[in-house]
Amino acid sequence: MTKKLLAILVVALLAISLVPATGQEDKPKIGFLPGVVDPFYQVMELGVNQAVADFDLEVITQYPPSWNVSEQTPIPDAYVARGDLDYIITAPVDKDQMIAPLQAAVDAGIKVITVDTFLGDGDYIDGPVTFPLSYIGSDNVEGGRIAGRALADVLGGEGTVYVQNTNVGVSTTEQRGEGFIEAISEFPGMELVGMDYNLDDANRAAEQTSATLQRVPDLGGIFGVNVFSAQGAGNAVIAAGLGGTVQVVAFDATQFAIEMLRNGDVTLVIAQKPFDMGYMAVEFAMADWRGVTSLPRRVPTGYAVITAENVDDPEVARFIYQVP
Ligand code: T6T
Repeated sequence: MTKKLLAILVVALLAISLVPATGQEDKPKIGFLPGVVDPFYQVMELGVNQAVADFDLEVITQYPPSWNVSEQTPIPDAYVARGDLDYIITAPVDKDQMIAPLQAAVDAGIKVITVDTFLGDGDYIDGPVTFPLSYIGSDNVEGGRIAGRALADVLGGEGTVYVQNTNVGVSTTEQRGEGFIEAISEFPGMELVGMDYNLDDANRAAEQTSATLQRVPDLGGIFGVNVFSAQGAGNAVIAAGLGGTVQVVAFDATQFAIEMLRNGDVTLVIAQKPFDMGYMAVEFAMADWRGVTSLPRRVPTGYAVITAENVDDPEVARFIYQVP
């Protein structure tokens, strides 16, 4: 065989190998990077996995051991180093400090979608950070307002309230705190007596809440802004024998929060839709991969507000976080 013929043969074989076999499509590979192991992100992972199965994709999932920038940062670095990922779906644990590691992923050719939490100010069109394809998650200011109005309502517009928050710099919980303060400030008789930061630790949340119950003996209500904040606040109220006396609004519909609601220790549970966030983020990655160019840069996913009256309604109960 002449050299020329051999060269033609090699080029032809190479061309054939690049064409997908009939019925097979070149598929994106996804990295999922949640905030921490908790029932909220575990349900989100179920949504991710369902969409991945529906689209016949592959996903790599890694959780940071705790809610912490220094523990989340190495994961996008490792995702870049693998060299085989096309998209990262992530909940950045800090709106400013996670910009650089995720920008590095984008620079390496990986597209980023944020779920639950956002980067910068969350406005990916006109804000300071525009590289993520979209931000899919709750309207957290509104979530805080729902909590504030609920406590004002149950306290008849008059009383002292306290907020159990997680960390400064977390977009979601920060906004829930803001929405809460905005809502109660519409009631002249409502007074905020404090907001503590538990670093996403239920034990610390319980200790801080116990100290507040001692400091403010007539405390009317508490807003626990997420899973561990509400869990710690609820435990402290129960331990003080004040269940049903101090009103607790719990963000995130864990089994534990629902049990406290059923026992009368929690007034209201605000359920987010983490399954939807995870599922939709994979759908967005797939749509982008297939060439869709007009994906919305912000998708608010909504809430279900759960009370003792509606908790058994299947249309409401379906939003309780069910972790296998
Ligand atoms: O409330 C969720 C999530 O929305 C927030 O960003 C962090 O905390 C949770 O994961 C619940 O623990």
